[in-house]
Amino acid sequence: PDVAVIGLGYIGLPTAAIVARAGCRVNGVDVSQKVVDTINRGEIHIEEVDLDGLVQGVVARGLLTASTEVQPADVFIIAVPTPFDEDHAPDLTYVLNAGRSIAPVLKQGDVVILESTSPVGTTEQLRDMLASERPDLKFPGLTNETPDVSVSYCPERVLPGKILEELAGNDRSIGGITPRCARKALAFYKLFVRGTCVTTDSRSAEMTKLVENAYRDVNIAFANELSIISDRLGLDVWEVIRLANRHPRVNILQPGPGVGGHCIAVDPWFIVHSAPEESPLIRTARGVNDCKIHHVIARADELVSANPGAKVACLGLAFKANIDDFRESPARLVAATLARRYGERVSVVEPYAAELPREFEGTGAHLIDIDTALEDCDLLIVLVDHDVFRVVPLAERAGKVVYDTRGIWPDQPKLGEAAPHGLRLA
Ligand code: SAJ
Repeated sequence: PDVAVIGLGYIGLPTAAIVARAGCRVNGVDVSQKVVDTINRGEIHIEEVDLDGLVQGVVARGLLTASTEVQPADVFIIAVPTPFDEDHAPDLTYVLNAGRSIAPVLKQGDVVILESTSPVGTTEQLRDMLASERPDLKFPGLTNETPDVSVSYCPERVLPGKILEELAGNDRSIGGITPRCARKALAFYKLFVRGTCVTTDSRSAEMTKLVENAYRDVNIAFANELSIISDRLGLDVWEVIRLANRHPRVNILQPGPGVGGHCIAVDPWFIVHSAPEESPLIRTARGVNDCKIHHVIARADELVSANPGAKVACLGLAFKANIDDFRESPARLVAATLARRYGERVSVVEPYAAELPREFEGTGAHLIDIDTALEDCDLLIVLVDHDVFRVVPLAERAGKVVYDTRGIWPDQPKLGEAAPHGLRLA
């Protein structure tokens, strides 16, 4: 089939490229002319393992083209953002605009698939919108007649840093507005997915996606709450979790400086918004994870202010280990807050960044490498568990005060055990 992918971001572009590699002719559509031009040159505007070579190859073979206008196709995949507003209400503008852009070119037999994370009922809303734009076509679930166009919800569940591997390898939920729609979408995903594709209805598939990320958020909140309790009781949370996880039915996740990224800290709100009275646990977990950021800022602040002369290195800005994505990152918020308060005493080590983000401008803080930090800085605040930090041997950090929010250095003498060089420990 000819495929149109609407939205060429972190999900849309890798999907377009993989579908093209499977032999389909793909037209990627994006509102940004710059993004379209970049892709048509065989280049990419986002960082993802192996994506550059793949895009270059499929563009060179003429299988992937990009444009700002939707052209007729047999399968339409919508992969645009679904942000939320100040009240945590989901904003479906991009999804509905994408639907509006495909409506004029829809024809009998076409398959429409929404992949964007969406609150329950969005796929039906999209169908209603398409039906009102195209009264000449029959849409599923509105009458008993065989529809002209099928509409389904098929969420992605790929991990940044492993997108290409997981796009093909993961199992997928395929949620049709009707079973017939699901079968149509299934036939398409079979072209490039090795994992098992399980069909269901669109509302269950929408909820499934939200539930997966809420599950992770709640579990990370448990770990983060344990870390705050352990601070209060003077315990090493990492040791406690390691021991508890030896129980055959216990598997606690890792505490950190809070939850970042564009999914886990967002999607739970879609559930809370749709059933506020029934979701106290999910809402509280979000609160716990947000509070953890402020707990880390307060502890780091205490440590820095207790040591007026000490040079401070914040290790990491990314929202998680071994990626170069700094959006919605707790590490970045902690480092920027310290930079604003303590200026040039603060340095940042981020091997994945060429320069510091804009909010560091004028603070006096600068970007240094890990070797300089280990030579020059007295106080190390670990914010991201990048492998390059994890492998620093104890000998190179023995004399330092360390606040390790990720538990990467279990052999580090604990805060409070010994104060090196007369530094004061919080
Ligand atoms: N984190 C912890 N402790 C942990 C695990 C993670 O603090 O034990 C933090 C990370 O440091 C990061 C945040 O949580 O700040 C999120 O990282 P992540 O690796 O859990 O997830 P994402 O946001 O990269 O991707 C998630 C994935 N969802 C699940 O694992 C259920 C991915 O499969 C989804 O496709 C993606 O969200 C998405 O797009 O929805």
